[in-house]
Amino acid sequence: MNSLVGLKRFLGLQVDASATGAGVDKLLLGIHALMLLLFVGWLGYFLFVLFRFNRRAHPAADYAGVRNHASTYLEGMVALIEAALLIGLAIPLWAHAVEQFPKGSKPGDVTTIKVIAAQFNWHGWYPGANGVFAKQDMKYVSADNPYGLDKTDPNYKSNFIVASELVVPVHKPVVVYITSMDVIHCFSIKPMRVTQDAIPGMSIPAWFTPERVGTYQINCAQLCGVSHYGMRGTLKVVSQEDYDKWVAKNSSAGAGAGSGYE
Ligand SMILES: [Cu+2]
Repeated sequence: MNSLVGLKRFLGLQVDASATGAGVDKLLLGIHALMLLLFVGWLGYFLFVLFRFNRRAHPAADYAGVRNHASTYLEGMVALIEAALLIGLAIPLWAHAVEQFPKGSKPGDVTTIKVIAAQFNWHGWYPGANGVFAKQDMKYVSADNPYGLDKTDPNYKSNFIVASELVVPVHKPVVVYITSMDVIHCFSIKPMRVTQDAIPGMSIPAWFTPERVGTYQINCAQLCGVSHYGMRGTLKVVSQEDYDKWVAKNSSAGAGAGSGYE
C-alpha cells in the first residue's frame, strides 16, 4: 500500500480524497505500466537492430526480411493488454464514476449545487434549507440578478449563491450542474478525480463523493482567457454538522446572499 502511495507521488498524482479516485488511479497506473513496457521494449529492439544489422555485419541488404512470427505474437499481446485495460478497467469505471449518478433514497442524501463559471471565478448556487432551486429564466436577468432567478418563487428565499468557495459535507455524493456565463471553462478538482467542461447555454452534471475532510483546490482546466491561471476556487469538505450550520447561516441571510458577482 505504501509503495503504491510512493508510486502515485512519483507520477505527480494529487492526494485521492474521493470514493471513485482509487479506480481512476488504478487505470492511470495500468496505462503507465503498459507505456513503460512498450518504451523499454521498443528501445531494446531499436538498440538490438542497430547492433545486429549494422553495415559492417550486413554489407548487402536482405530483401526477404523477417521470416518468423515473433512480432505478430508481440503485437497480439499488446492488443490483449490494451483490451484488458479498456474492458476490465476503463469501461466499468466510466459506467460507475461518470454515468451512474447517485440518486439517494430521500432528500438530502445527495448534495446538489449549480456551479457557474465566469471569467475568472467559480460560483456555487445552493438550494439552501428548502432543498429546492428557485426557478430561473432569461427574462429575470438584470444587473443585480445576473443568473435570472425568479424572486417570486417561494424557494428563492432559502437559495444562496457563493463565490470562490464551495462547501460540501463529507461521505455524501455531490452532484454539480456546471454551466458558464461567458466562454468555455472546465471545472476540475484533482483530489476528487473529477473534471467536466463548463459550456455556455448548457447545464452539464458531474458527480463525486468526498471521503476526506479538508480543503482542496478547484481549477479551471480550459485555457479561458488572460487570467485563466488565476481561476481557482476552493472546495471545503466538512462534517455534516458543520455543513448544516453553514447552510442554515447562508439560507437565513436571505435570497441570493451574494446574488452572484463579487
Ligand atoms: Cu476558466
